[in-house]
Amino acid sequence: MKTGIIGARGAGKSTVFHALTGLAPIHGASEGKARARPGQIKVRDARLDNLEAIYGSRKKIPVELTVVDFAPNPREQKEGAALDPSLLPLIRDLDALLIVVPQFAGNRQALTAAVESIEGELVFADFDQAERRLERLKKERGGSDFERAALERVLKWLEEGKPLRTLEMTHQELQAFSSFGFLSRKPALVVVNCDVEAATAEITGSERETLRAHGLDVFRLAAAFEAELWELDEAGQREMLSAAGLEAPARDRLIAALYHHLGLITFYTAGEPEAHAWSLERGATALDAAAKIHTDIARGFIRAEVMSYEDFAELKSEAKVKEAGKFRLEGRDYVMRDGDIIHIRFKV
Ligand SMILES: Nc1nc2c(ncn2[C@@H]2O[C@H](COP(=O)(O)OP(=O)(O)OP(=O)(O)O)[C@@H](O)[C@H]2O)c(=O)[nH]1
Ligand SMILES: [Mg+2]
Repeated sequence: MKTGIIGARGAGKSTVFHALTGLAPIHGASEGKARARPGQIKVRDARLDNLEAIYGSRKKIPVELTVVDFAPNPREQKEGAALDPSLLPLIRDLDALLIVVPQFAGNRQALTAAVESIEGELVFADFDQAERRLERLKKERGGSDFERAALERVLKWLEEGKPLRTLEMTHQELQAFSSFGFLSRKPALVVVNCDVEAATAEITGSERETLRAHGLDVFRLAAAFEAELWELDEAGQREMLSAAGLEAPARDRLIAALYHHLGLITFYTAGEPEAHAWSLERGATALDAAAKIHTDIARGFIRAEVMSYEDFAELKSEAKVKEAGKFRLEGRDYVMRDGDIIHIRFKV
C-alpha cells in the first residue's frame, strides 16, 4: 500500500515525510521515477505488543506502509501553484494521498481554499483522462455501451467540480475503471502542517464539514516538531511531547487514520518464534489471508484455525480459548475479521 504526499511548493511535504518515517527527505530536481522517494512506516499496534508479550515471541513484525515524497521540479511547478502537474502520472499508481496544507509561521494557507484548489487539479486531470478515453471509443466505435455510459456519468460529475471519491459506483463500473487510476477517487487525508503551539487546536466545524463533503478527513501535525523527535531517545521524546502538551506523537494517530482510510484490517500470526501483524483488505477471505503469508500456504490450504484477539487477550492461552469453545475452524471462504489470530493448516 503506497501513499503519496502532495501539496503546494514549500507546504512542508518533505518535512511531513520526515516526521512519519524518520528518513531525511530528498532535495533537488530529478527526473521520472527517480523523483519518488519511498519510505517505510511501521504501524504501531498495541495488540501486537500484547501478543508478543503473551507468547514470549522472539521477534515482532508490525505492518508496514509505504509513503512517498517527491522531489520538486521548479521548472514544472510555479510558485503558488496548487500542485506540480508533472507529478500526476506518478501518483496514478498510488493507493492513497496525503494532502499537505501549510499553516506554520511564515507560510499559512486557508484550509478549505487550499484543499479545494488541489482537488480542482485532481478533478481536472480525471476529466481530461475520461474525456480522451471517451473520444477514442467514439472514434474507433469501440468499447461497450456500458463503458461509454459510465464514462459520461463520470464526466458529468467531474464537470460539476466534484471528486470521484464522492460518486457511488457499481462493482461493474469499478471494474471498468480499475486501470484508470482516477486521482480524485483515491482515499485522501488532509494534513494541516502547523506549529507545535497549534498542534492541539481544533479544526473548526465548518472546515471539517466542507472537507467531509469531499470525502476527506483532516489532521493536524506539527511536522517540523515531530521530525525532530526522531533525534531523541524515548525519554527525551516524552519530555518534549509533554512540554508541548501532547501525550503521544500525532503521527501515530495519523497513521492509524490512514490505515483505516485505506480500508485495511489487521490479522495476526503469533507464536514463540514471532508475533506478526498482517494487513488485509476489508472483506478478504481466509484464503486471501493465506496468500498474504505465502503462495504455497494458499495453494495447499486445508483450513484456518481462528481465535479473536479479544478472546485470546482475555484468556491468555490457546488451550483456554479452546476450553471456552471459542477456537474456530474455518474454510477458505471465511471472511476475515479485524483482530483475528490465525493458524493455517496446509499440505505441501
Ligand atoms: N516552522 C515550521 N517550518 C516548517 C514546517 N514544515 C516545513 N517548514 C519549513 O518550510 C520549508 C519547506 O519545507 P519542505 O518540507 O521542504 O516543503 P516541501 O513541501 O517538501 O517543499 P518542495 O518539495 O520544495 O515543494 C523548509 O524551510 C521547512 O523547514 C513546520 O511545521 N514549521
Ligand atoms: Mg519536498
